[in-house]
Order: sequence, then C-alpha cells, then structure tokens
Amino acid sequence: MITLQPGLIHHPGLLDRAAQAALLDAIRNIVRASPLFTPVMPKTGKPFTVRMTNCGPLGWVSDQAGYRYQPQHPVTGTPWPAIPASLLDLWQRVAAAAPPPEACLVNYYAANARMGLHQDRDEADLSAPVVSISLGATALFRYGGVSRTDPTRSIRLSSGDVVVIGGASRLAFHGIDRLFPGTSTLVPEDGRVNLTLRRVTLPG
Ligand code: MD3
Ligand code: FE
Repeated sequence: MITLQPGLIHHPGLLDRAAQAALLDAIRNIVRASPLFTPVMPKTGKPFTVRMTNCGPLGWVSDQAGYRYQPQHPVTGTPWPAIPASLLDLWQRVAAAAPPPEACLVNYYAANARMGLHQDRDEADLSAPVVSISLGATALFRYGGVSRTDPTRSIRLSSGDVVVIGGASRLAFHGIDRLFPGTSTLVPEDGRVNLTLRRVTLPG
C-alpha cells in the first residue's frame, strides 16, 4: 500500500493472476450483454481512443451533448448489467466507509489508446472515493493536483493493481499517457482493461 499523495492510494498487485482472470471473464460477459461503444467529446464530437461500457444501475457516457450518468446503454438502449459480486467485495475491502458503488465504468484500451488529462467530476457524491482496477498491459498513469496547471508525476499501473482515489485527490487531474507492450498476457494483443467503481448519487 503506497500513498502517492494525500487521498491517492496505490495497492500494487492486490489481485493475483487467478483473480484477474476471473474478473476478466466476468467483464467478457458484461461486454457480450452491453457492447463496447466509442464515446465522443462534447461539442467537438472527436472520438475517444478508449472504448467503453458499464455495469451497475448507472453508467457513464459521453456524446456531443455532454458527459453524464444514465441507466441505459447509449446504443442498444438496454439497462447496464449488474456489477459482479467480486467487485462489490473489492469495494468493501478498500472503501468500506463509503456507500456502495452505483457505476462500474469499463475502459478498453487497444495497444495505442490513451486518455488525456482530466478530472472525474460528474458524480453528485464527491465524498466517496473512486476505486480503479487495472487488467492487462502496464500503463503510464499521470496524476497531478486539482488545477490543470499543477505539476504532475507518473507511475506505472500493472495488471492486478488497485488505486483508491478520494479525499484531497478526488478532483485531481489524471490520465493515461501510453501502454507498454509485452507486459502482460492477460488481455490479448497488448490491450488493457481498466475498471472504475464509482458512487454517483448522494446516499439516502
Ligand atoms: C485520479 N481511467 O475512467 S484509473 C477514468 O486507467 C480514468 O482508465 C484511467 O481516468 C484508466 O476516468 C485511470 C485511475 C483513476 C481514476 C479516477 C481518478 C485516477 C483518478 C479520479 C481522480 C483522480
Ligand atoms: Fe478519470
């Protein structure tokens, strides 16, 4: 357990290979029911290089109208599948004080995908942490402060790593600069899957 900065906790290798493989199997079932879609940037319509889907009562989407959480897949109109019990258990292990997660965003990175520096601020409950699980190729993760111009640092996130983002880091800027090929056999073709568990609404 490594505190990267206040509120940003890295758990390297929290999930062993068997747990990673079981989780990836669960994600394959989710993607079968709720296929990956290509989000686009609000206003410009520029496509993300990351493809996404969700599970849970709410899912995060981005289209020309904006970023939001909604109960249905933006293309099929079907409700998102349930969050697997193993992920709800993981939330209890690392974020037990928070109300349960309502969304699990599934990010699929092909070998050349990346994610620009941004904040996660579409959740009404910003007191709950975000819990991130990395599967597959190692990624170069960059994080900074709550202002876009704050200095940034970079670390590698490997398959099985978990990051808990809360407190003073909940609104920190962050992104994925690149993947490193040949670092994991879990996801075919040097791909990567990142799961983020999120509380969206205020409890009660
Ligand atoms: C720091 N995903 O889905 S996870 C995202 O690896 C996202 O796919 C990245 O950023 C990925 O929004 C990074 C680690 C993470 C997630 C949320 C954060 C770091 C964060 C929120 C605030 C600060
Ligand atoms: Fe993010």
